[in-house]
Amino acid sequence: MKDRLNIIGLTSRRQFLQAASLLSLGCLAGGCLDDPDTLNFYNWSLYIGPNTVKDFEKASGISVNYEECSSADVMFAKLKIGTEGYDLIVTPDYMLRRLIRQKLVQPLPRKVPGERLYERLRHPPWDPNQEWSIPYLWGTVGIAYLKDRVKPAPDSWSVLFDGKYGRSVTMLDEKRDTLGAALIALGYSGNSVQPEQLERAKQALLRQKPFVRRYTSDFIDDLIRHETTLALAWSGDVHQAASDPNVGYAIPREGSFLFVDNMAIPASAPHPEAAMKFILHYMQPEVAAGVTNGCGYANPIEAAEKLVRPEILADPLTYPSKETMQRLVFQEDLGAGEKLWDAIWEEVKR
Ligand code: N2P
Repeated sequence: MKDRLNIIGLTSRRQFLQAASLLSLGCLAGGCLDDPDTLNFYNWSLYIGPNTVKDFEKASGISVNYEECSSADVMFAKLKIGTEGYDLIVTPDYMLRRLIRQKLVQPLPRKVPGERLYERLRHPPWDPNQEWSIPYLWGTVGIAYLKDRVKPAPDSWSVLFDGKYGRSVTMLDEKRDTLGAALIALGYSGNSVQPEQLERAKQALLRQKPFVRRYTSDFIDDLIRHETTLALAWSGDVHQAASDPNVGYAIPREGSFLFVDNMAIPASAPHPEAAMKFILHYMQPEVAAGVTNGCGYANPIEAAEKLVRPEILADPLTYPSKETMQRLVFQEDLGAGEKLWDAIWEEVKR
């Protein structure tokens, strides 16, 4: 069992059960495989505009089954164990490479108007010619904090590890971000696959455990309720919590991650044409801007910029400064190193 879990990138029996139960709850059970006017869309939570799905349904006549996910490993596992039914997924940059390699996604059925993307997103290393995907949204990993308690404002990852605020820290339930942040805090690359560096990062996370309330990717409710003082966080989610003026966000001086999540069509998609229609629909500036205005993550469509609300455009949470951008790196495909990351993550979470 253990080996099988490792092969599919699941780090624990718990995650496997989670994926398996989601499988039975998914579209298979809903009987939505046959209708050609259906789109089964599997997206991250808090990652869409309030009207995006409704407007697409109205414009296309396609009805959308929308399912949310908050873990890249669970998303990967569901495709790997053969969950059929998803037409469109939103996948992290580093994971797209693995999905392509393992033939779990299919090439886009038609060419996309790539010239609508910002120049710097037109030829990303994970899919240089938009053959498999188009970027959906991008954001950063940083520290969310309660301004009235955390003083001075954090500027180093060490604040998550030093225990100064007691057991009131949440860490993302995502190994790439949490183990990655621990590596960067120690002065290593956040993509390291060197066993001795990973061992030190593991020890740091184990030492941190008494201060961790929970590992969760749904951290904003805890912040708004002030149950969490400090959270390893994703920028746009924090934007959604920032209606509370006491919630702040910082990108530590040691550097952090920039992520680009991408729309792609699973190899087993029953309705690739409907997925393609959604992709083309999304690439219209007003649609992409509506998503950014709704969720606080930046979109890849250049002409959407003038339709993004000015306060979001000016907010470094969504659009970091040039200076901050220089401290950010992409998460890379770990290749054979993934196994060690999985083993360490399992040990940390145990
Ligand atoms: C939004 C999730 C951000 C995705 N809730 C991180 N890749």
